[in-house]
Amino acid sequence: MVNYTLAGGRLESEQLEVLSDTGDICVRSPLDRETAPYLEVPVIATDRGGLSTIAIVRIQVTDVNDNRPIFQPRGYNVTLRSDNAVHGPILRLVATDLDAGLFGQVAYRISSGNEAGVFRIDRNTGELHVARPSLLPRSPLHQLNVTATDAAGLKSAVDAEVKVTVSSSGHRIATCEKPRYTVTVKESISQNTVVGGVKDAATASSSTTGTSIRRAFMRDPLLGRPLRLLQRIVPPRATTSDACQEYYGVASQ
Ligand SMILES: [Ca+2]
Ligand SMILES: [Ca+2]
Repeated sequence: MVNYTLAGGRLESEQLEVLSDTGDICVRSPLDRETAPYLEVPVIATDRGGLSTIAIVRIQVTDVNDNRPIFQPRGYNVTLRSDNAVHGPILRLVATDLDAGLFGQVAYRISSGNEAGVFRIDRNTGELHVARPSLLPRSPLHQLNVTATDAAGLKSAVDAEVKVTVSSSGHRIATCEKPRYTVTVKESISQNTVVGGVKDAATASSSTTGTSIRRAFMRDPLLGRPLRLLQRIVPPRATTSDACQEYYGVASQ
């Protein structure tokens, strides 16, 4: 008669159990590949005389499509001039899906608000383009919903909302110097630390002190106030000044 016992850590003990008389290993609680892609547990076999041996059992958890794409951020705002030609993407939507492979591969689609075909979205990159610029001035505000779908057909539970405001000529629009900024910060960074800079293009071109993000400024392009990190999170890829503001609060000065 041999007795089997599990000698794993807390996670393994919570998720697995070994039947003491047979050595069969059973699952006790739901597994999640996205949290723990594998479990490795030592199993001790002890005979009646007290002699024992140990074997390591590795449980590899394979993926199922149990995550929907999630937009982050969910809301996007951009302002375009009615009298200016639009070249390239006007913003980039970002949705992430925690699953692996095709289960985590996201495609983008405009689900509503684009009846006249004014806009088009790159299904792979999420970049939004103006497809018919001549129709842009027909409305001062275009509101679109965008859906993200993984390659197995699971859709985002909540659409992204895009507001495109069309401004008349003569009204200066704040525009980020670059459409996209990447800021790397340590997770241990304290609150209210300046972590990077976003700059209005007009301000940048007239500046004599340089415009690099290395200046460690984070300026609100509309108000010119520095932005500081108010939450201990690393923002995902920000695409517009509005997106930036979802993750950076405007610090009062
Ligand atoms: Ca998925
Ligand atoms: Ca999964």
